[in-house]
Formats: sequence, structure tokens, C-alpha cells
Amino acid sequence: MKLKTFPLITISFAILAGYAAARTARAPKASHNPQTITIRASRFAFEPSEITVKKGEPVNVVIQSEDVSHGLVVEELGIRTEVKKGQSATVTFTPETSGTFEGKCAHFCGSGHGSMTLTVHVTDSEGQ
Ligand SMILES: [Cu+2]
Repeated sequence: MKLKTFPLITISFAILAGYAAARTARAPKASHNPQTITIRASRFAFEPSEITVKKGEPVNVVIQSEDVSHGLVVEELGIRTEVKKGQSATVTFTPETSGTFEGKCAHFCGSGHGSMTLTVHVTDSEGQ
């Protein structure tokens, strides 16, 4: 009986220790969590319509659809995502170039779709 349960206990401990090690290894990253910016998308605007991020720092952009399906594409920053009707989508990116970039809705959402834009300012973080 004891001989049978011993390996099970050993394995359980090994798994638990593994989990603990994995959590510890991941913990230091927590302080470098990407900045999160939430953008609401509705016909025919992003709110806010301008965001400012720092070069070299990862950013999570959460896009929430307030009505129909929308999308966001910012070619220069490698952002391309779709957000379904009433849902939200997250896109993570790290801007490598400073400047001002124009994003637009990537999913046709009606007559004002073409004017649905988002301006992304990428600032040099070295100066701060
Ligand atoms: Cu749209």
C-alpha cells in the first residue's frame, strides 16, 4: 500500500514544484507588464482617436466594439486586428520607430467607414 502511493506523492510533489518554479520564473516579468490602452470602436470613430505610446515599449491595445464589427490596421506598426460585433480584441505590439502613424478601420462598417481613423504617436523614450 505504502509502496504504491509513494510514487504518486513523489510525482505530485514534482508537479507542484514545477508549477512553483514556473511561477517564480515568470514573476519578474510582471513588473514589465505592457501598458494597456482601451479603445472603443463605434460607427464611425475610435474613442480616443489619438493615442501616444513609447518607442521600444510593448503595448496592449484592447479594442471594444460598441456596435458592429470593426477592425484596426496600422500598417507601419504591424497592427492588424478585427473585432466582432459587441466584442473586444487585444493586439500587442512594440513600436520600433518614433513618429506619427495613421490607423484605420479594417472592417467595412458603413458609410462613414473611410473616415474612421486612429492616430498613433510614438515618442522616443530616451528623452525622458
Ligand atoms: Cu469601422
